[in-house]
Amino acid sequence: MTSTAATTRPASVQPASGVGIVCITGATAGFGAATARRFAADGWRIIATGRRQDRLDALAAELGDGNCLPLCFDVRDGDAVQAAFSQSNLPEAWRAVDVLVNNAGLALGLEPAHRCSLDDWTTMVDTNIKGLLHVTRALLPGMVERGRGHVVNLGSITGTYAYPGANVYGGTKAFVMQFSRGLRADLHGTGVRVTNIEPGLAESEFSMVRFGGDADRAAKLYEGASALHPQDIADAIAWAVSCPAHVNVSRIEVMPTSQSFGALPVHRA
Ligand code: NDP
Ligand code: 8X3
Repeated sequence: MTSTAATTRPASVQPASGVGIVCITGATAGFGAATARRFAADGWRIIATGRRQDRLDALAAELGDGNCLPLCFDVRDGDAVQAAFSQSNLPEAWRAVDVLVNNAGLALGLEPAHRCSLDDWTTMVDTNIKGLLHVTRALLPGMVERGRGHVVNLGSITGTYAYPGANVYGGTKAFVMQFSRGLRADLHGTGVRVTNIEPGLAESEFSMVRFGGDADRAAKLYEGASALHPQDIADAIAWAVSCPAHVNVSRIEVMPTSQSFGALPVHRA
């Protein structure tokens, strides 16, 4: 006789928070825009952020009045982030953010470390690390106060695996992975969940940005690669958030089937 007791959830299991308010940084393109659309389709209300006001306005118009609050700021500017999320700036109906998707980020260049631009390195650190910290620090206290919430960080496979030219970009994503673990430790017992999403090659504006607007070079990278689509990442985020409240998905590493690990090269004299 087969027992179902061990394979079914007890009736006391709490569902995830259900639909509520999700704040997505970098919602003007790629993963962020796809995540905004996915969550909106699931009934969530969206706080969409980014630097391009025209794209935020277009997204808000698409998602419908009352479903999307566009906030235009640069995550690198700590004061702007604080101001955007201050109680006096946020309309009352938008103050209790349930889920933060820390997605805004970028890679710049693929040069080896001894030839890289120091300015590019600084921009990546300021955006991927400090920007993520600014937004997290602004929204986390409210989640802890309410005894529920979810921080979803966009890491990368480059936080785990090194490849030539990923130097500082990979370093920032390693920070994001370890910071996600640290958050989990600090938030012990608060009911606030933390997930680090670690995608591999995905087709978005990412490579256009990385290659300084060189569309041909960006297109070549994706040619024949069957790379991930932003929708794939949006679906992974939506799944992690929709798990019952007692389930914390700590990390999701997702690569296109076409991508795998490289050899560890040995240079011979
Ligand atoms: P896109 O370039 O398509 O989108 C990046 C988003 O980040 C844009 O909405 C952009 O908005 C926003 N952004 C960048 N800098 C800032 C800033 N200083 N202030 C506010 N917003 C900013 O890239 P993806 O969607 O592909 O990438 C999203 C995240 O996923 C990044 O953190 C990236 O590192 C990570 N990732 C991407 C992978 C890929 O292969 N595509 C793989 C693994 C991780 P705006 O320009 O309007 O400010
Ligand atoms: C970017 C992932 O594989 O393009 O975070 O370097 S990859």
